[in-house]
Amino acid sequence: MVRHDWTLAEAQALYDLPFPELIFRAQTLHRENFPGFQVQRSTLLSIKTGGCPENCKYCPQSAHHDTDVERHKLLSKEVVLAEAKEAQAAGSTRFCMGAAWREVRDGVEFERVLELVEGVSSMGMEVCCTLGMLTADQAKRLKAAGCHAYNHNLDTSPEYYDKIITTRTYEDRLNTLRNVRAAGITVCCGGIVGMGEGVADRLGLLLELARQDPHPESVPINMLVRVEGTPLASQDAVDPLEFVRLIATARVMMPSSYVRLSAGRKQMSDEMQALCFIAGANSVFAGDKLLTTPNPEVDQDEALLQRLGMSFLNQPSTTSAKVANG
Ligand code: SAM
Ligand code: DTB
Ligand code: SF4
Repeated sequence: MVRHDWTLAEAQALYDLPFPELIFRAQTLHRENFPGFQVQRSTLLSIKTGGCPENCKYCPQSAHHDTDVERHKLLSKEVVLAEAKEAQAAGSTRFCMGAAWREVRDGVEFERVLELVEGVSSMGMEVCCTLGMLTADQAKRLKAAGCHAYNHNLDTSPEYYDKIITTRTYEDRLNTLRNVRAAGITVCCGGIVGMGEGVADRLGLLLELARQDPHPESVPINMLVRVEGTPLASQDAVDPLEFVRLIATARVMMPSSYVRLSAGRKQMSDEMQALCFIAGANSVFAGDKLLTTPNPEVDQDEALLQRLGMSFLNQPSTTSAKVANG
């Protein structure tokens, strides 16, 4: 049963279960909702990089931090469509375009983004965008251009939010999420682990996500990529088992959402990723780059899934066919 009224005490009780029990519950719900041992993947492209006016402490693209991210203006249609074609040829069916903007502004640049969305969508790929805050009208125009999903993260609990970002509020983020939902675009919303927050903040984020009705179709759980020059560069590493517990708790609280193992995979062992898949993660970003930081190569991901007898969605591997046929 899909619920929207989880309490912190309930989430904490789940999270604190003996590890095998928590994984068992998550895996049981996972199989009911997503049979087939498959992992969905999408390719990310940063269409406008760096120089962002927001002060998100984790982000290498914020103009408030001195990082060595190479800034670039909005990419041309030719470049973006060529990247999308390459991703499609490599097996990706979903293409996500990200821009280092605080919000979308009406004008020439937004018109160009709408053209990009139309272009990629007419290639037969599912288009996802993450462009910062949106008005209701902008969300409707993105939908009309063929945008399937919009990524807009709440990042952490409402209580911890202003320790990380002060140039916008939690309510601003919720407002954009409402505009996206009202326009009929599917919601991709999650957060980051490893910014100095406590377990209650991580669970507080899950409560906020689960409170939404319907639940976000996609829930990215990022492990902080500690980038030199950002205020969070020297945070402690996340305990892998705590991370797996959070994935499992997300799976139980939002049983029919795609739980996306997002940033930080390059820093995870194969065994940690395997545990995340067992705990209910069923989606990843594919390709050797996220927006500005490295991500595992496609070949590496394919080799890992092969070893696990799993496959990418839309690309059944021989191993998983064998398993499925007994
Ligand atoms: N500017 C838009 C926005 O903030 O919504 C879109 C791009 S922004 C880079 C997308 C998401 O990437 C952020 O919400 C954050 O959750 C995640 N992110 C950014 N930097 C990260 C980092 N160093 N480690 C992990 N996740 C990160
Ligand atoms: C999300 O939650 N993670 C992706 C995607 N949404 C846009 C971005 C991760 C960015 C990690 C840091 C970087 O590469 O710049
Ligand atoms: Fe800008 Fe998005 Fe980075 Fe925040 S997370 S600084 S809004 S690009």
